[in-house]
Amino acid sequence: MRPVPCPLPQLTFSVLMLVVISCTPDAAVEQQQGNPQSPQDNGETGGQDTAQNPEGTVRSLRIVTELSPSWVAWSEVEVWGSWDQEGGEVVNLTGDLQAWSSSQGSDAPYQAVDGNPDTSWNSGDFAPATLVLDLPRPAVISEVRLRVTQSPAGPTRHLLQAASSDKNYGTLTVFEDETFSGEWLVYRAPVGDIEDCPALEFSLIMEQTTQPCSDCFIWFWGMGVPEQRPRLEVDYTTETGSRTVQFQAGIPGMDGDLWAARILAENPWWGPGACDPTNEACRADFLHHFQARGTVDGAPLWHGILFSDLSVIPCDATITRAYLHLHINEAEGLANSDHTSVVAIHRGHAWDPVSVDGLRYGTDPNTGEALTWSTTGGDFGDFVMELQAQRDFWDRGFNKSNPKAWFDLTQHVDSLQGERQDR
Ligand SMILES: [Ca+2]
Repeated sequence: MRPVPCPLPQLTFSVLMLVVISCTPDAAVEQQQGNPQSPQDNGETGGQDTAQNPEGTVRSLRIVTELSPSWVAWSEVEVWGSWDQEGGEVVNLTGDLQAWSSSQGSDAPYQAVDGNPDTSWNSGDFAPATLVLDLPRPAVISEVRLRVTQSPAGPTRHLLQAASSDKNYGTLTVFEDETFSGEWLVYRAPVGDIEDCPALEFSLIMEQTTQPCSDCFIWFWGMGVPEQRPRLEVDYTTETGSRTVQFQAGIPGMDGDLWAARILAENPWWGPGACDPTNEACRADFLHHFQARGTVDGAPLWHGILFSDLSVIPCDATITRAYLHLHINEAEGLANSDHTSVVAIHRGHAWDPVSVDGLRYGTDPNTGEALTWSTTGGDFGDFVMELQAQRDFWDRGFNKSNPKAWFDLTQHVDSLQGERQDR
């Protein structure tokens, strides 16, 4: 298929940067040094149907993209594992990878493994396209993380495959979902009895329960700085020692995503799922806000939702600390005169950052009856904690001038882990 430029719908500058990464209209005329194709692998799609033996060693990984709404690209691929016969310590193998691809535009394959999320390999064409990652010696793979680069968001299908030096590929997993730029797709190799271990899902929903004025409300936003998005930090111990894991959406090096969104819990029920699929700026306006607001003086009713899959924490782990870091909106996240606002945080349910919207919480404006919920999301589960303007913010020195607030959720995450172990 002849490469064509991607469309550029109304986009903000930051979104435009992502488009530049994934769509390079002049790619076809760029020349790259070196052979873009592996001598052993000419980028053919397909491969063996047999799954990779998790005990086996790997010399090559292959990512075969069969479906994508834009040119195929990856901004980062991280590979974690242990070198064969070197003691079994899990290390980041990414820096030792040599990358090849079925095709390339102006952005060469090595840019998918250079540790820089701002650079990408771009195939310069639509699917199918293949990225091959060769290891210098055999390793046991424990985790592969793929950072999505595409515009627009939409349905994708990627096969993650592995082979020993015989290049006889087996498929480790298939990623098939609605995906969008900045999202991480994560494969974790099965270990021991992990299949018997349920997922550990962290999901919260927040509402404003006491609101002294229409502009008095507590809400959190990273101010457009990705590192200031909600972040959950968890310490745990197992028989082999203690470890800290962190969850934050779209940030390299994290152990998983922590998604935040605000949803308008009244007509017209806005949320990320209400956006046109090609309009990433629209979705970004809902994502990463953890915002609640009541309806005083006709103000819009917002609910904030958070979700993260914490299953990377081992089933036998004991949770020793869990801090939720939330950045107060520096313009209006807590009015200086507001010492009485209260937001209540409850358990929610897993939700999808692409499709979630407020309909989940709505009633028909004419009949008052509960609407059929249009997305998977969460209604209000058990009460978890209350955040009070005076006690939890002012008394601890957190306000718009000192916005890096954090809250202790150790008890809650410990409860989740306990329920997981009892199941
Ligand atoms: Ca890169």
